[in-house]
Amino acid sequence: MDWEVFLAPYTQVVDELKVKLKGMRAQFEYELEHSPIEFVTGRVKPRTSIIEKMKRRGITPADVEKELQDIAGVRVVCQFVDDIYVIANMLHNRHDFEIIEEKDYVSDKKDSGYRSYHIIISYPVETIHGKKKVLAEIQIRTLAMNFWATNEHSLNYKYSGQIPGEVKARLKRAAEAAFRLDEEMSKIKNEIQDAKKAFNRKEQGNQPE
Ligand code: 0O2
Ligand code: 0O2
Repeated sequence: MDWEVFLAPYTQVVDELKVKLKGMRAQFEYELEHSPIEFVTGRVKPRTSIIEKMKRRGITPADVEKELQDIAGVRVVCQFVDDIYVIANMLHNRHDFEIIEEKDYVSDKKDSGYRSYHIIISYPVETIHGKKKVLAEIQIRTLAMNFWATNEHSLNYKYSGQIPGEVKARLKRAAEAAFRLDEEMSKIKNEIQDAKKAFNRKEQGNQPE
């Protein structure tokens, strides 16, 4: 397998998606609206991780393109839980790719405590050999969910996927704390929005007829 040739379209997809999602954020900023996007990152899965996942799942090179859905991955991180669904909705209304699958680990967390909204898309990318449809995974999560997932990912790496029970229990408690943090922040968000609405009503009331 020539990995550089195989991965080239995936690199193209990650780069294009990052430009598009960062563009959405910029547009919100120009229009002085709260941006549901805090920041965007992306990566092509390293070949060692692809090979390891293929072995673990018994995936052959012939099937890797359709079986491994996260070779191209972009991550959208937002401030509030509500923003996740705003972004998901916006992605539904786009015409430049097709949504293949959605996994709502926000309302239905994984056993580990992991929370995120995953959207698998089929993205048409232009290559020197013509159009090619490539699968990509868009992960949407809050800053708190991202903080938790980043730390859990590091521990998984440290313990080669075999995190000791006591550490796992701590991680679950940390996930609950992150969930509560998101809930508290959402309440503050509502308060800010209510205050804004009240202010706007007052302003309108003061307008000359
Ligand atoms: P700005 O103006 O800082 O918002 P790149 O190709 O460099 O644009 P890449 O390779 O994905 O993007 O880089 P990386 O390091 O993954 O980060 C992408 C963007 O996310 C960068 O912003 C980082 O500043 C931002 N970022 C990463 N981690 C965090 C974080 O924990 N908190 C916040 N607030 N931002 C983070 P840009 O693209 O430089 O734009
Ligand atoms: P990376 O590049 O290290 O992030 P599987 O990977 O078999 O568990 P599946 O069916 O491929 O799962 O898809 P799923 O469960 O939607 O998860 C895919 C990606 O979501 C993972 O990619 C992680 O990025 C993230 N993820 C899922 N569960 C967890 C979790 O418990 N903790 C953390 N930190 N991240 C999670 P990879 O393959 O791990 O790759």
